Amino acid sequence: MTFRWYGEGNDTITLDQIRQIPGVEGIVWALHKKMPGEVWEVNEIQEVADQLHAHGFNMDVVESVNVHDDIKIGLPTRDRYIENYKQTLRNLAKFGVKVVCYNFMPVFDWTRTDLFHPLPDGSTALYYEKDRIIDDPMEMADYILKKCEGFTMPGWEPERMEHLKELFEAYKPVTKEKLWENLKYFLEQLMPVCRETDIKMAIHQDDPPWDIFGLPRLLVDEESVGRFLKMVDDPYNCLTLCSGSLSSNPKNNVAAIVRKYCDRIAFAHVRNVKHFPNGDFSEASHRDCDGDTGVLEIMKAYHDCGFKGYIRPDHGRHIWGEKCRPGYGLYDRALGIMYLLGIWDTLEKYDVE
Ligand code: DNO
Repeated sequence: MTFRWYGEGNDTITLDQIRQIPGVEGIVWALHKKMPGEVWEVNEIQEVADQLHAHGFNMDVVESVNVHDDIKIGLPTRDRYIENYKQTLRNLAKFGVKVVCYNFMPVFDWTRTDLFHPLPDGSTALYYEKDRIIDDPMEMADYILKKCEGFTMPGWEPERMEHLKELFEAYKPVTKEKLWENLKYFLEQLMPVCRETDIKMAIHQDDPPWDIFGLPRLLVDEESVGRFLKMVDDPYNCLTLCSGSLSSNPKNNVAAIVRKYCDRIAFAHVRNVKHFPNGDFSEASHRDCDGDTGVLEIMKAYHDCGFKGYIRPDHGRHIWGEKCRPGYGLYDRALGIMYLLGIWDTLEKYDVE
């Protein structure tokens, strides 16, 4: 069990607090000040390693080493950034890192229209209103950046968002097929270094799992995940299986996807999503019946498959008046952990058909 933490001075939560959540062995971390494409230097990694180790946590999972846009677009400059990525992997390996979570979404990382949407119980949660993601990506970026003033938001770096128009221009020739090719090129370059360093590259699915603002998105369902794994058929080419991202599309059966590809899942994100008939969705507590993701079925699938990888609760609601990063508060994620471990411990102890 792991917990995502954004680093000293960049998170409202402390390592001392995380240590008191039962069962957490590792911190999912990153150097959040780094721009995509930069090498993560050994001394910078060392600083985080010292903090984590002083609290008894492992640092096996990094989320994320972000991929430079030139690699996704397929520009000639990509090779330089791929070389930097390889160097980062080599530096991470010195600290025993085992899994790198990353995504290959053009321009934006996860996208929501409301970061603090009121729920009937008085808490707030991330929310996606389909009709608001139609024309103006600038409006969306402005909104997200305003809400997140004072701390870094991976995938929403203000330095990149300032050049949003140029970025959209640069992605114009990148069709979905071209994006697949660029992803393949990137991974084929990295696989030998992954073997050498024993680090698994674990791609995160696109969130939400459909094209937005005319930008193609690749990892959206069972079929595309299968295509991805076959395209670079290597045990180091793996998945961060994100239940919430996939289940934002009600057609996806996440538990079935877990069963199908379990041997290639290095890292599991478990989150619950509630759908509305018009295509909007809201994030919910991890409890199975509070959403439509099928958390019980998913945990059963991992258990049946003998899953040995890393897992973390994903976004939580903002409860008990907590002021925190959107989706990444302490309290609801801690509740999520207790729920997930409760399911797991029960499955371990009793034969559940
Ligand atoms: C959302 C996260 C994603 C994820 C990246 C991985 O909260 O799960 O932002 O970290 O897509 O690169």
